[in-house]
Amino acid sequence: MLAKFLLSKNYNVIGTCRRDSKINSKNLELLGIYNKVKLELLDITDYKSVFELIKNTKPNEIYCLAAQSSVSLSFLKPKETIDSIIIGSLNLLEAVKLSNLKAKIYFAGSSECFGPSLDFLLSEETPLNPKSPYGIAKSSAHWLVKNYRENYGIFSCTGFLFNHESPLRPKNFVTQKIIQSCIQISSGSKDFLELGNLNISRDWGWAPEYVQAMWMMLQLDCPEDFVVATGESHSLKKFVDLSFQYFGLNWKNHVKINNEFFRKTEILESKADIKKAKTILNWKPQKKIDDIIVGMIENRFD
Ligand code: GDR
Repeated sequence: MLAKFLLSKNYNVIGTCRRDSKINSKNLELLGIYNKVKLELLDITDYKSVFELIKNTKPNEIYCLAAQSSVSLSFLKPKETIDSIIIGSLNLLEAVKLSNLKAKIYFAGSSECFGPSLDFLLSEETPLNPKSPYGIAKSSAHWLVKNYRENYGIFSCTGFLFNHESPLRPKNFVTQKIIQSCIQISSGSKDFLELGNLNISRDWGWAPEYVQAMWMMLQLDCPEDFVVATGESHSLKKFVDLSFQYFGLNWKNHVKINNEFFRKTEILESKADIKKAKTILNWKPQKKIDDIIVGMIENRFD
């Protein structure tokens, strides 16, 4: 989504891809931009290859999204999560520092850094309180981003993005799992969908709008961190209900609860205050939960 957005602004886009990864190029093909993005192989945890890529390509803007991105997988693979997120962002910051490049760096932070909302809204001022190896890694990397900004004057900033969905969402994330199951159930090829805790609430937004906020952050004169969300939080039960309703189905007849999908340290509620992004970036999300469900269904690639 970000590559597509940057191409629409006439950027030359260089994407990176792990040696064993097929997913990145598949998504570029689905978006019809495979031939427009120059792909380079990169192991973000290997400093030498990060430094050489930076030195050889001299980018003006760097969007650091390359890392293990599943919260649930981070409990099973904490080392891979920590390495890819913390070491990966450190390698990038060091490479920019040592190559004296005046690049602007966007770092993909997460609502997972803040932990639960409790009785307050989550904003840039909220103390970090991560509850998963993923959240811990994102929080540490954010502190590196802030430290390199303050210590070395590097333009580096964090976007604390809340859940952002699109038809490209892999099926191991709950929204795509629900949509794909609804399609299978409505066509008669499946009867049940198994989910974890339906009482959690999330702020679900539309990824194509969020990449715009990321870009806007790098157009500022001075680097600042931003919360990027819709400002509305809904229960997973509501997401399930609306998705099944789209297909004329009653979710209660098709959803089973499976303890396997519960997280031990779960964030029950995640509510954002997006005043800063609205005021400073002049960014305003348009799509809300109903539009996101329709958008994922009607724009799906199959
Ligand atoms: P999340 O997304 O962990 O919030 O991270 P995910 O869709 O995996 O989970 C959202 C919530 O749904 C609950 N849940 C289930 N989740 C999955 N995957 N499968 C299930 O069957 C299921 N049942 C209930 C989860 O417990 C959770 O509360 C996403 C990622 O994009 C991160 O990279 C990003 O940083 C955050 O959003 C903001």
